[in-house]
Amino acid sequence: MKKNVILFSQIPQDQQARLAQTFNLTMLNRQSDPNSDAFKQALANADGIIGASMSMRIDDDFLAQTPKLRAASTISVGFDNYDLAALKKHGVRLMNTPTVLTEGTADLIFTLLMATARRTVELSNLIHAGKWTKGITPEHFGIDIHGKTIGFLGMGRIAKALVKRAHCGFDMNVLYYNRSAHSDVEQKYNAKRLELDDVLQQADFVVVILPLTAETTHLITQQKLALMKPSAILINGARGKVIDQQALTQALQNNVIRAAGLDVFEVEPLPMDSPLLKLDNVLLSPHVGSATVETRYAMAKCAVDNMIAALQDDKPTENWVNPEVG
Ligand code: 8YV
Repeated sequence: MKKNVILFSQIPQDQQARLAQTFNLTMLNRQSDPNSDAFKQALANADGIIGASMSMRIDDDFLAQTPKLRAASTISVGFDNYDLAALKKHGVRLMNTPTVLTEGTADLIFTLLMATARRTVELSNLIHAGKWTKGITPEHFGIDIHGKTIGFLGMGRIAKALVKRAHCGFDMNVLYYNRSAHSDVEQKYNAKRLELDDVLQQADFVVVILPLTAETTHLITQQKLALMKPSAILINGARGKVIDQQALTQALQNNVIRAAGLDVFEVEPLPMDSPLLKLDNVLLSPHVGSATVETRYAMAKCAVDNMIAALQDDKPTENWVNPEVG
């Protein structure tokens, strides 16, 4: 008997076809009315859900509507919108798509760092505005990247891919703050593990690249920002809520730090009344860390593999976030 699966994101046709061949597939998306009988019926009959929506909370309230649910496959590495305790209580397996997005996301985060340091977008906008009328003067100068000190908050797969780019490509001195030590990056790239405050005080570039958890929510506060060098640049490629965004906005307004490059925000999409939109010393990016044709295809394929393995073959892949569920 085919199992019932809900797909709540757009994925490449051939991957959707794989799901439709294996399961009774229902498509639900932002336009679907959550109060409609069809929506409620689909949830009530669902054995599996697959998709990527950071705004959808998969918690006790959601799982109360899905009594048959056994597997959730998120098309993302992050799963902060899933309540792991509730998944355990309801016996739902969760799979994610880590490895396939590592290099693509590292490319975007390093792009954000370089474009913020060299003010690439700002200067391109200056030309578009017809303001390139003479040689660029010091008020539009950027700062060097090569040979500087870069500090990572987090040392997971994406951070390690960034360490390689920074050390091998830009002769940067690497520092990191992480719960556990990583001898591989220390030996291979001479990375030094320090306390959070020491990384913030010594780094010219601080890169936030750790998961959002109860411990890391607002890890970066006004006090932490005040520890950074006035010449320093802050990059966030993880989750908006790791940084107190209001404190960051004030730090940028008051030049406590030089600039920031942000791919993630406390509320996404960024509301149009956000004071960040009025600042020149912040580069804004619409959560596109993994948004390349190749990477998003690989993420969708990985998520479909995960769902078939967990729900059809009853043999979850290595991307099983909560094996304690059994
Ligand atoms: C996702 C991401 O595309 O994987 C993650 O954790 O943040 C991105 O790669 C995004 O979560 C989809 O909404």
